[in-house]
Amino acid sequence: MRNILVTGAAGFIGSNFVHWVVEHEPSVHITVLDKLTYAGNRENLADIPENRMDFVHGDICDEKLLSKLFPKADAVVHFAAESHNDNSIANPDPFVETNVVGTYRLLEAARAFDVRFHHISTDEVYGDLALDDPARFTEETPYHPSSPYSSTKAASDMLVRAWHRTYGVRATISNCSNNYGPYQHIEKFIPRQITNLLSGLRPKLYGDGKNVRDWIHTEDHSSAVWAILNDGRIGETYLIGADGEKSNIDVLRAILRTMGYSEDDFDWVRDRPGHDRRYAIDSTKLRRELGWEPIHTDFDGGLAATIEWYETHRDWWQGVKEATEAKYKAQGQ
Ligand code: NAD
Ligand code: TDX
Repeated sequence: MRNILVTGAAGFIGSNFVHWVVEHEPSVHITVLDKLTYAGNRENLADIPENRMDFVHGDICDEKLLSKLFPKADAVVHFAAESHNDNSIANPDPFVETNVVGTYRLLEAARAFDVRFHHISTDEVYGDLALDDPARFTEETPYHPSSPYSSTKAASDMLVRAWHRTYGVRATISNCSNNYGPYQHIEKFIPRQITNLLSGLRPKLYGDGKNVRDWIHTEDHSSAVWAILNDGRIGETYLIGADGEKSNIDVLRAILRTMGYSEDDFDWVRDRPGHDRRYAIDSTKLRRELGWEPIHTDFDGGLAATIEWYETHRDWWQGVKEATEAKYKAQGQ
């Protein structure tokens, strides 16, 4: 695998994946295709050497552009998406367009040019689990998405499965749990709270704060995707998770402690409509078949490094802080 096309790589997880590949796979060249929506930032890739990456500013829904890029690619890794649940509740339109129609366009190009395709998805397609349920999601769990975001991701997964079975597209899917790390947009939970504290604002916790998310460092997500891209069985789905279940209130209190605040220095705000209670991933298949293991198993250490990244990269986020918070304020959050 020498030339890979990576969609959505100016965003959080895609840019971390490009950094990971550049560092670990010296013979691979990357072409990035990104629309640079509000969530995409060219700066996220500013330090990638020119000979390792080409950047194409464009839309995954643009058939003509895809027919130029696909013939040059040995494989496509598809990260591009509208990714924020709260935005999908306010306006689902771009979620249907990018997540469903965009994935359809990419699959049609993968079929036409017979290109290996890896689809990045989320554990949210499985819906949620009760707090006291010992179960975790596996590859066999039925789909049961709750939000406009997760339902469009579920729809995109179904398209990938159908294009593999019907047309023989050489596809794999991974469904990962909540990522944290550098370059995450400040609309998301962890960076929102860190940058609130750095801006003199109080953190905001939805509902009763007991909702559980299964946290994984984005670098571990990257190594898992690379393993599946190279050694995963075609037509298969792999769940990616690092046994990182934590309630939102526990994560928030860890942020407050690490940044030197009292554990009660936050505001309770309006809950998210349809808010999923708990996500939990069983990644046995990925670990057994491909020998993958996460390396970031110390959440407090990873969180401290993430806090330091936001402290030392104020220029990266300060310009969008006011508008991001104004949007939340209008929603009562
Ligand atoms: P992000 O919102 O940070 O980045 C999305 C990127 O896609 C941006 O660079 C944006 O400009 C680009 N994009 C959006 N629409 C586009 C279009 N039509 N054409 C081309 N580019 C477009 O998202 P993220 O958090 O990095 O998520 C990346 C992928 O990982 C998504 O598919 C998401 O569903 C999945 N995922 C995310 C998480 C998480 O915790 N963030 C967990 C599991 C899976
Ligand atoms: O200010 C907040 N306060 C709060 O309590 C925000 C922004 C969120 N929350 C809660 C909602 C969730 O229970 O924190 C939890 C995490 O919220 P998000 O960061 O919005 O993530 P989530 O909705 O869990 O979805 C994320 O993980 C799965 C990504 O955004 C998705 O792209 C991915 O598919």
